[in-house]
Amino acid sequence: MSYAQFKDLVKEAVDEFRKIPKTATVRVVSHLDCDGICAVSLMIKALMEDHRVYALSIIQQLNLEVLHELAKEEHEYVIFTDLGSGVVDQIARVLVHKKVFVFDHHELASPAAYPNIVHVNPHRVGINGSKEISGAGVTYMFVKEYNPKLEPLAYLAIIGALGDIQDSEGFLPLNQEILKLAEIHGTMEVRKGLRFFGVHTRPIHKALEYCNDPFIPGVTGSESAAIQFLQDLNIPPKQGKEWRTFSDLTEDERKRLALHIIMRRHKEKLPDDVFGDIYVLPQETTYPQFKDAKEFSTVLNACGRLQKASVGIGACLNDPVFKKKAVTALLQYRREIVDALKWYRENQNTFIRGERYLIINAESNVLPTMIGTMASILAKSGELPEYTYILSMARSANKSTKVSLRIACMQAPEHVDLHGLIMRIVSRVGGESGGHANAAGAIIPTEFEQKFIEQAKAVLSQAALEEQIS
Ligand SMILES: [Mn+2]
Repeated sequence: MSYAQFKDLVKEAVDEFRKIPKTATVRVVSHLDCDGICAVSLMIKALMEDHRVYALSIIQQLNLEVLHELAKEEHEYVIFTDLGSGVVDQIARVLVHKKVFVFDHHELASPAAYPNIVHVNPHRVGINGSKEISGAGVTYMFVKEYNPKLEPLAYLAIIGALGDIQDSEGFLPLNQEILKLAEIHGTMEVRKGLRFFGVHTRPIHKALEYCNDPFIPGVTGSESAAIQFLQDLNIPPKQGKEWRTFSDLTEDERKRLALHIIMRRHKEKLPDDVFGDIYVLPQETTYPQFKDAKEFSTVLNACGRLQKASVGIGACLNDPVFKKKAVTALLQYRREIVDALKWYRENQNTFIRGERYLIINAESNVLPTMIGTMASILAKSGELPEYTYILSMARSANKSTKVSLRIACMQAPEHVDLHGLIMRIVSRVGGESGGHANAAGAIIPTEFEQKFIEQAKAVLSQAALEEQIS
């Protein structure tokens, strides 16, 4: 692998980009998740600085249908951020008459170079982009080379990386390099702290209840146990009528809490693995949700899942009105989760249950963008037998059905490959699949739902059987 080669790719893209006439309308397409929103915000910033005109779409999946739509448009220049590499061969063919830029970190459909595509992706030079750098990071490397004034925006690339969970074993060199730049410009600070989610925003007992990494034995997964735990430590969960967050605690209370979390974890491999790097935006003064980079990434994911990507982009561009809307979106997203779980509890009799699988077809009762979140929460809830496959489905507007596959467990075992399984099912029915070993999904034509369910039963029960034997 070669970092120098990666930078050459970036430089080449800058040279090509400068050839775009400033009067041309640039077509921009990005991915509908936190990383995609951060990536496109960086690109928009660069275009705005240039006073260029652009047309924007945020999509869940780039496929032939979208490419054919783009082919029909008059725009001569197309930019893809956080997507494109997986279909680069199709882009070359369908958008053959356009000049295309791809800034991505997903795996390549093909290593080939195409004359109409400027393709910046670390995989092209042997760097594992899926782990090393986000789509926002790749876009950032380009943007800062193109316009050095934008170098301080490094923090957006880190929020994108956090959204894609690239920090789980610490950042790798390219993300580290970007983080360093954010620190130099004072747009991000790394602090050591209790690694749990919702430090500024979640009631402390809720943060403890949902804390599964680090896992707190006897507390994680139970609201009443979390409240009891706090009361035993003499930490009042409420101040007057308001629930307290971790950031409301006194220094003394924080220390006590940390100590007792470690004590609870005395049987775990690394009991004190509760401290870690916290990424803070020191200049942020608007809403607490944007102060912590991880929470910022959750806000952006919420905007994406509620089809309000533009609100997320506005928040990334630091627009106070959009920031307020983004916080509202987060609250709405939490309500959607509650609704989805409520639907799940009330419709148990409609589910298909097998030896070690559960198939939930929500049809139009749950938003297609929420079905994966619902399955993830069930997977971590502890209420299903360990290693049960959870396949959830919900319909989109365009006669397609979104499918998510998860496995019930606190820590997924090594041999599980959910992406492989869903690919097997999809290959028998038709549709598109994506994802990785611990979380995978697919989009299938709604008319194939029944066929898909039949094949899923066969594949999942076989997988369960194979695991028993091995
Ligand atoms: Mn990404």
